[in-house]
Amino acid sequence: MASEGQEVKLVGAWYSPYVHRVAWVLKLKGIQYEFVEENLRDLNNKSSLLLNCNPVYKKIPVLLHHGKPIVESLFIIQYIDETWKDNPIFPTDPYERAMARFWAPFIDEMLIEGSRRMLYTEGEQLKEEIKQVSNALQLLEEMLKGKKFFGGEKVGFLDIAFGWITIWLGAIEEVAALDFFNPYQYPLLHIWSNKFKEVHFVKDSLYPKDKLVRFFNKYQESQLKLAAKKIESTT
Ligand SMILES: N[C@@H](CCC(=O)N[C@@H](CS)C(=O)NCC(=O)O)C(=O)O
Repeated sequence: MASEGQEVKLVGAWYSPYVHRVAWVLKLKGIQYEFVEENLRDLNNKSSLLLNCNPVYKKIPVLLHHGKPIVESLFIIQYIDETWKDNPIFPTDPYERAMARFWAPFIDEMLIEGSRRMLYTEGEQLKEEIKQVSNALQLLEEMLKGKKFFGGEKVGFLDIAFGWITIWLGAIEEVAALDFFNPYQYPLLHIWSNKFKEVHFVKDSLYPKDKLVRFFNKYQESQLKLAAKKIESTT
């Protein structure tokens, strides 16, 4: 194995799309690692490991390599790619590489964060989130024209970054009772999603959608309670 004796640990949680993208790259490169589950049920009670490793954002994932922490999933996967050179995920062309680095965080904010907010917003704000998420999906649909994967003929950085769409987005759609990711509007994205699910290092890592639906139901409940408390305290 590429990582024998390299001490790699991934601090994360099973439901986090950000954690999965790191795990996918570790698996793609054949790096052995230990998974350390962080319990985020009580956000005021995070482990000292997480607080020490990521004192700025206090979020998962964290990658520990020889005890040195690296945070933020997109930076972590770039670090892995630069450290273990087998199966590179970045395009060789510098312009393509710059574009990949540009799109990944932009789409994270519009799509992951936007769809998450759909679970607990309503009225005008919900309409705004739906618009933003639809714009992001349209952008991705355009990017896929004439391509098998975002990375071209093989899976690359952007496929890994957007890979969470495969299951997470459908689960959010179900819990939010909205229909924003249908195959008629985004045919290429659906074809890509089915292909990505079959990729060897992704296939066995995906949880049944029902499990994520149950998770998002609880998440929605907690966010709605929090919002109600905020309103109560301001009235
Ligand atoms: N931009 C970060 C986002 C990570 C993130 O939001 N992680 C969530 C779990 S999915 C978390 O740790 N939440 C804890 C909190 O919000 O305090 C990344 O790409 O790593």
